Amino acid sequence: MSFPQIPKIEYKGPESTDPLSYRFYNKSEIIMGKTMEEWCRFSLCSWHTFRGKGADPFGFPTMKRHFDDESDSMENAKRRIDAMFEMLVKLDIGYYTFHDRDVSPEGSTLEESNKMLDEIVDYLAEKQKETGVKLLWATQNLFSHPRYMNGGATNPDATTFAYACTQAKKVIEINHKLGGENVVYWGGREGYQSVLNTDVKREMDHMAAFFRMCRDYRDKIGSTAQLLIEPKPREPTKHQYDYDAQTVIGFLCTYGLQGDFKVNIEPNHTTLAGHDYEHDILVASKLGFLGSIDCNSGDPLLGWDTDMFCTDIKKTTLVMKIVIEQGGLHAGGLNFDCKVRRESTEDRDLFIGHIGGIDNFARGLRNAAKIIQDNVIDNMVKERYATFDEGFGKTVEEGTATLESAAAFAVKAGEPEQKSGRQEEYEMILNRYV
Ligand code: XLS
Ligand code: NI
Ligand code: NI
Repeated sequence: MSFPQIPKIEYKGPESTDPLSYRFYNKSEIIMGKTMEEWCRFSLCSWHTFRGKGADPFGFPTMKRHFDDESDSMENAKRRIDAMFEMLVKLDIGYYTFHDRDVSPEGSTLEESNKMLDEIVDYLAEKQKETGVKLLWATQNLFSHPRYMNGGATNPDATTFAYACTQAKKVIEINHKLGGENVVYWGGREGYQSVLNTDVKREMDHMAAFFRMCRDYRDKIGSTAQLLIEPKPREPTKHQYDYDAQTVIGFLCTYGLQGDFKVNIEPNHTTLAGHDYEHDILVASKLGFLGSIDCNSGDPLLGWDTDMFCTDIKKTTLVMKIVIEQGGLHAGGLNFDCKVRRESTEDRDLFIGHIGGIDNFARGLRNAAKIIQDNVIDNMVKERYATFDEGFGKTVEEGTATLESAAAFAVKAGEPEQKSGRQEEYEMILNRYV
C-alpha cells in the first residue's frame, strides 16, 4: 500500500468537519436527471500528482514520496502507477490522464522508448481492469526534451517534426488500446519567441498538417477518441498559436478541421490570456466546441500557470451551469490538472487538494442546478433580448434582414429606448446561490 494512513473517502454531508470526507460530492445522487458522477466525470492527472515534486524556477524539489525512489527505472514507474490507482480508488475518481513520458521513461532511442511504453501500457491495462478506472485521455509530451526547444509540430526542422509525429502516432495507438475517450494536444512550444527568426505562416500550416495527420491516423486504426486542442496563450513560449478558445476555433475553421477537433479548456490558461475564469468554457460551449475541462485555477497575484485546485465556489457554479446547459461533458471530464503548493509536502496534502477540488465542483453543480431550475437569471437575460424575438429583430436572427430593411425600421422606430443592464442585480442574485 502506498498510502496506508489514508482511508477510502466517503460522502459525509455538509455538516462534516472531517477533511478526509466529501461534504457535497455524493456520487450517485441525481441532480437534474443525471448522477453527480455523470455530470462531473472527475479525473486525476499523473504528471502533477505523481511526477511533480515541488521544483520551481528558483528552487529544487521539496517533496519526497516513499513510493518513488527517484530513479528512471521501470520498477519505479510501476510503483508510481500502483500509487496512482490506489489514490483513484480511495478518492473514488473514475478517470485518469497521462503524458507518454510521465508514465514511462524515455529510452536512448525512439524504439526503446516505445518498447518501454508498451510494457507500461500493459501494466495500466491490468490496473484499469482490476479497479474499473478508465482513461479520460492520453497526450504526448512535445515540450520537455531539448529536441523540442524550437517546437514539435511547428519546429523549423522537418526531422524534429517527424519525431513529434511518431510520438503522436504512438499515443493514438496506446490511447485506443486503453479505451481512452479523448486525445489531447497542448502546444506549449508551438509558437514563437521572436518574429525575426520565425515564418509564422509556414509554422501554422505545419501545425494544421500535423492535426490532419493525427485525425487521419485515428480514423485509420478505428479509434473513435475525441480529439482536443488545449489553448494557452503563453508559458513556456512567449506567443503560442493556440492562444485561447476563440483563436483555436478560428484556426480550426481556417484549416477546415472544425468537424474533427474540440477544445480542452483549462481556466488557468484562460485567465493568463486576460479573460475571466469561465470565459473560454462559455465561448467554447456556446459555439459547440467544449470537449473537456482541466479544472484548475490560477492566483491573481502570480502571473503564471500555478495549477491550483479551485476553491472559489462562484467560479465552479458558473462553470457547472455551462456544463449543465450543454447537457454534460459527454466524452470529456473535469480533469484535475492541479498541483499542491511546494510547501505542502505530505502525502495527505495530495488527497486534501483533490477532495477540496471535487467538493467545490460538486457544490457548484448543486448551485447551478438551483439557478437553472429557478430560472430567474435566464428569464432576465431572455427579456433583455426580447426585441429580437419579433418583428425586425426576428428577421436579423433568421438571416433575412438587409441594411435597407434595418434603415427603414430605424427611421420609423426613432431613438432607441434606454434599458438598464442591471449588472448589480444579477450579481446580487448570483450571490443568493453560492
Ligand atoms: C500545461 C498544460 C498541460 C496539458 C497537457 O500548462 O496544462 O498540462 O494539460 O499537456
Ligand atoms: Ni492542462
Ligand atoms: Ni496548464
